[in-house]
Amino acid sequence: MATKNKLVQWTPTEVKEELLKKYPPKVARKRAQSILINEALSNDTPEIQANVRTIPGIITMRGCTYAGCKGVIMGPTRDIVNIVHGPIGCSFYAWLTRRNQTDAGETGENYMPYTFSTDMQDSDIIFGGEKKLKAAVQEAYDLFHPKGICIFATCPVGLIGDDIHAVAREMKAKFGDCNVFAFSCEGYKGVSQSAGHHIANNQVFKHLVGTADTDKQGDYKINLLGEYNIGGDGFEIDRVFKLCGITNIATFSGNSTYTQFATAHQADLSCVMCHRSINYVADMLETKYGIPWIKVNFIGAEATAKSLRKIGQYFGDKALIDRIEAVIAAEMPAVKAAQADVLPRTQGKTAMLFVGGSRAHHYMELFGELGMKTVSTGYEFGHRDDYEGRHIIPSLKVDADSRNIEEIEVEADPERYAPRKSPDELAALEAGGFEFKKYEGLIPDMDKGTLIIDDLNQYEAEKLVEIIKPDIFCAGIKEKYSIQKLGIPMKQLHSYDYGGPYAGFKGAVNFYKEIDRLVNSKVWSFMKAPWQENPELSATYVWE
Ligand code: CFM
Repeated sequence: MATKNKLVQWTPTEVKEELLKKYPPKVARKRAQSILINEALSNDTPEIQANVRTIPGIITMRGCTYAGCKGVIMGPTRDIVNIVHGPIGCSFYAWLTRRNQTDAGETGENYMPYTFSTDMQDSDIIFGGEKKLKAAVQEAYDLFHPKGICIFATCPVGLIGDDIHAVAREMKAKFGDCNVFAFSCEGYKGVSQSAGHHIANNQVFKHLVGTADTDKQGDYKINLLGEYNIGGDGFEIDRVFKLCGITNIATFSGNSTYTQFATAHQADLSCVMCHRSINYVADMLETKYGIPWIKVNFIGAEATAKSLRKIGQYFGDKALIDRIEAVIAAEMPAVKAAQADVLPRTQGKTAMLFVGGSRAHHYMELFGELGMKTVSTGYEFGHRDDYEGRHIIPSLKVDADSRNIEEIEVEADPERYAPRKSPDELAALEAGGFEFKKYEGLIPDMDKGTLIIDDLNQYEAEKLVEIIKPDIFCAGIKEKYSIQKLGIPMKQLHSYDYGGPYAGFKGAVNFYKEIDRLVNSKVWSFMKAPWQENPELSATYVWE
């Protein structure tokens, strides 16, 4: 195929120049800092600009702060009523579009199919919407008697100054048996949805985590942080945990309940999946309750096995370690068989991944298992530590935007702080190569000369695809059809295109089959109608 040669013809520097060529000089200078040509430095990872405001006029792939708070973090919790204070569109377009699945459980208490909104009108903007909000909270309470009600601010609420926190406090005191709290997560509040994650997690930590001491039974108690049960990923991970005998106290926040958050302080280890959306909660759980944390990844069969072994090593119990090995041994044959089937067709193909704040990294594992090379990648809203590793956190610049997001001060809980491991035990684990609080980011896993691009936009995405012609492009719904119109198969890695799960062992098999189907479909060669390429008939008008 002629197009394949293009990868060889263009050097990474030329590709970068081409991406920037059409921009006005100021824009080009700024964007240049977010486009990194990866190079192997001897003792450092190269630096990339990230978590800065998108330049006005550029069609970004990012979402807003409200989306990160209401949709991403709080959306997957089924038994909290989430009321959006704002115009109806903010609610409607956040209504179950993320495919975070839930199991309504024995009680069936599940408010996710509903959308709750104050439906602000002109008069509310002019005269204030607090009364209307109070009435909405009261109505939800009377109808459902939920354990918790959360209130989300949309842009106009910040502009007119409704005090949603005062409303929450008043209603909470009035009800007595319902925890009401609010989020100042106006869409404009931060650079991206990442700010919304932080606002949501801070409030959950302040108002909910550790509020119930009902004893959680089970061995090897963990929390799974940053897993949102998209397409049933969390179901598959929980299936594997169960087989291993690991007790998952709380998932933040896929398939979660109010009580899971309330009892999360009883876990003995926090396992962080999506570093971007929640790493600070892992730190706060450690400071307040003494729970250590590790980074895990359940995307990819090998990564899943590795993460399970890490959990086994932490607890250090032979019975658990043996059981984990038995589970891996039982699950792997089906994975290997599926892999052997697709490999001859997928080996050597190329992928581009531009997703959120963690999947662009995690999914490299799965593509690696398919023998496919990730030629370009980047996050929509990752921070520098998600690219370069956590060691750079102390050197991160504090700017007006990051200052805008509250950093909460956490201290050891006077009664419930209990270090889960003694300093000697921790030292012994670390001496054996065990790593706590460690995340090296995406860059070290990318080959030299590959392009790593933060906050890729529509224009650059199309350019990149035209030049490099990958065998598959992975991003979200906004990119889906513009990329497919270029004749490249596009896989949504946010919503999974209605597929999934892709996590764990069963998920890996699903993914192998799906990618095989996509990269080997002939349909993409028919982007031009046959008669456009090889006209069989030609004719002239009689008068010619
Ligand atoms: Fe974490 Fe996510 Fe992601 Fe994210 Fe998201 Fe998502 Fe994502 Mo879409 S929490 S950063 S804000 S892994 S919704 S489940 S797929 S952009 S890469």
